[in-house]
Amino acid sequence: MILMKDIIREGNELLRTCAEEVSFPLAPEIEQLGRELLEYVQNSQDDDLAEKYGLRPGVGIAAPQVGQLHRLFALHLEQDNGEWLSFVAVNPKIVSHSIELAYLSTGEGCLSVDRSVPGYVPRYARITVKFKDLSGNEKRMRLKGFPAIAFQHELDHLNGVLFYDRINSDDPYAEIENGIMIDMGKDQ
Ligand code: NB4
Ligand code: NI
Repeated sequence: MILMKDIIREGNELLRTCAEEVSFPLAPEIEQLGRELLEYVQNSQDDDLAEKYGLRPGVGIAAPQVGQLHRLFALHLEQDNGEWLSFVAVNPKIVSHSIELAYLSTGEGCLSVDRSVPGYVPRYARITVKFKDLSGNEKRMRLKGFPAIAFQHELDHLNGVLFYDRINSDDPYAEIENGIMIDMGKDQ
C-alpha cells in the first residue's frame, strides 16, 4: 500500500516533469500502480486507516506523486448529489471546456506540498473529459464544480504543474474574472 513516505514532495524534479502516455494492454505493474493509487485515496478517507498509517487525506493522487512518470491518476470523492466519483483515469484528456472559470473558496492543497499556499486557483468551471479505465475501456464524462476542479488538479500533475503555479502571486485572492466560487465550507 502507498504510505506518506512514498509520496514525493516539491523540490523533487519528477513533480516538474511531463509524464508519458501509457500503452495498452496495461503492463501488470501499471495496473497494480493504478489500483494502489485508488486504494490510497480510499484509505486516506477512512479515519481509522488514516490514523493507523498516518495518511494525509486526499480525494485524488497522481502517479508522478509516487515518482512514476506515467499518465494516470485516481479520484475518489463524493459529489453534491451524494453519488461517489471513484475511478482511475489512464491517459486522461480534456476534450472541451467552458470559458467560465471556477475556484475553491478554500484554495487548494497538495499531498506533495507540505505547506499552505493561500490563494484562489482558477480552473475551467465545466469540462468534458475522456480517459481509459484500467481495463482499457474508453470513458467520457462531463464534470463541473468540485469534481471538475479535482480532475484538473490531477491532470496538472501529469504535466508537471502544481496548484500554486495558477495563483495570482501579486494578489492571491484577487477576483477571478468570469469565475464562480465553489463553496467548500471550512478549510481543507
Ligand atoms: C487534491 C485536491 C486539492 C483540490 C479539497 C479537498 C483534500 C487533496 C489534493 C482539488 C483536488 C491531493 C492530489 C481533502 C478533502 C474532502 C472529503 C472526505 C472524508 C476526508 C476528505 C477531506 F482531503 N482536498 N486533500 N487534498 N493531491 N478535500 N477532503 N473528505 O485531495 O495533492 O494531487 O475524508
Ligand atoms: Ni496534488
